[in-house]
Amino acid sequence: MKKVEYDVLIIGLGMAGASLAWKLSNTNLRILAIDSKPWNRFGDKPCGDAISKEHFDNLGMPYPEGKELEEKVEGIKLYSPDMKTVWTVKGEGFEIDSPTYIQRLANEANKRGVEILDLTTAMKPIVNNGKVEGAILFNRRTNETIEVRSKITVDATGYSMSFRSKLPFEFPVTETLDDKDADIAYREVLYTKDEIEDYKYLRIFITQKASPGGYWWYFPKGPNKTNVGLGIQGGMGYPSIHEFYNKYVDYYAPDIDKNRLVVKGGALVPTRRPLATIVWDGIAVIGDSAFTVNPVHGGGKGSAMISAFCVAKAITNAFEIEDFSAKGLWSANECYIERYGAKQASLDLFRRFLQKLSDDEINYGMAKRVIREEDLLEASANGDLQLSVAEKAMRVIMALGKPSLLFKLKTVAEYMKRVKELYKNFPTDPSNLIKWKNSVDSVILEFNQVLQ
Ligand code: FDA
Ligand code: PGT
Repeated sequence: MKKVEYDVLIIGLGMAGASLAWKLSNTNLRILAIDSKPWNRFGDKPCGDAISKEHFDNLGMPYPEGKELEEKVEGIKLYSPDMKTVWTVKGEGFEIDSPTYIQRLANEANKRGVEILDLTTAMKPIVNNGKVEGAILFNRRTNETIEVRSKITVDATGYSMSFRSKLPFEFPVTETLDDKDADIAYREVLYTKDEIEDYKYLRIFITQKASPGGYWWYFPKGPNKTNVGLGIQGGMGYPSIHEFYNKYVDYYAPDIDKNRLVVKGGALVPTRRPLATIVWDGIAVIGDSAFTVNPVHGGGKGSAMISAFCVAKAITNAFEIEDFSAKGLWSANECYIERYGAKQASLDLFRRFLQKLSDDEINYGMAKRVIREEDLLEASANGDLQLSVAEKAMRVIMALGKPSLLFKLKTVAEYMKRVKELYKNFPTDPSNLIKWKNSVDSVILEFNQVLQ
């Protein structure tokens, strides 16, 4: 068997792995990055392709340009189930061509010295004395099995979690995904028959009837092309996603030309708080595999980049102090929690509440502004659900028709605050992780019971 040694092995070149390779390519570390797909299909996975511009600014990532940028987004329109209320949330973003953008990151990293193998799969981890020490790979291009020894191995394998799931269960990074903590999502990209009205705005349609526990979206990729799809909650015994798609596509996307289909496909979207720890001895986990997706809107590309940013910094530091253990990499957790993880945890609770609402309640809540655009935006930006005293009193009067909804919302806001507090007290040392994780899990459990 061929044997090689690297400082860092990155498994998976989706948005998470490619961003990490790109970030680390300006260090002098010896890096190998691999993906099971051929080069020209890196980044080719079912996605709505929408990302907020802020992520690129905050993380120093290059803006998509040329073919990579399909449309500049100016905001999102959020439709109530009965379509009577439309909230417009302004904010700059991009509709990207994911494969082209991700391949550009991989190419630039490669030019700066990161070695890349395509058609290469990590078959199993190498574990020694409780530490990850690399992986056994199989390269389909050369039909070779390769033993890679690496100081740090990064799982960026997406929702398949195909590397970390093969580690011994004593590794905290083996945490599994409950079916109900994921949405099954499907999308098609098609040309439209006519020019799309307001094509710089993404459309999100909230409807428990046509997408239980998720939503329908219509994301224009320019004046004549759109990405249309839906998510439904997993583990609920609902009919298949295709049944929902076929039944409602004409309603939510009446202008598509079904004869001009560009691409179609579905995948799983984790909708929960991140892994309790994204690092352990010799290993880091980023992107979907680390559950870094936003639980309420299902967007995971920006937060995959955040996790890559945090892990890149932690890896650089680990090589400076020559400590590749959980302790040496721990700053990755602190960085990720501060930038996105704590917000995700509180939105995990908000998501559980939203998924239990009926269409009637959502219609009512949006029309009467039990929650307002500002509240939703604030919740989405920081994970805080603010209900100020005077407004609360007013809304009690307004909500007399359905006081239970307002009462529930107050309880939800309290629990969201509680879980955020817990994340502020994330342990400074790996030895206290399990105790902390148990306290988070028990808040979630208690909240589930309150919601019943
Ligand atoms: P990703 O899955 O992209 O990459 C993992 C890579 O690892 C793959 O290339 C795979 O081949 C490789 N791999 C896996 N196992 C391997 C192994 N053992 N060896 C070698 N390679 C291996 N997000 C968003 O921000 N905006 C949006 O509009 C949407 N819309 C959307 C719609 C739909 C239908 C879905 C299903 C999802 C979204 N998302 C989204 C979520 C978003 O697509 C997702 O969060 C990111 O693409 C995740 O990127 P990763 O790099 O983590 O995984
Ligand atoms: C309710 C459960 C939902 C589960 C979701 C699963 C669906 C899977 C489908 C996957 C499609 C992915 C679509 C991705 C859209 C990306 C949207 C986006 O970019 O959002 C921006 C940016 O957010 P960010 O967190 O990435 O970045 C923050 C910041 O810029 C970085 O510093 C923000 O836009 C929004 O927040 C809009 C909010 C969308 C909310 C969606 C639905 C919620 C339903 C609300 C109902 C309210 C009714 C209440 C009544 C009481």
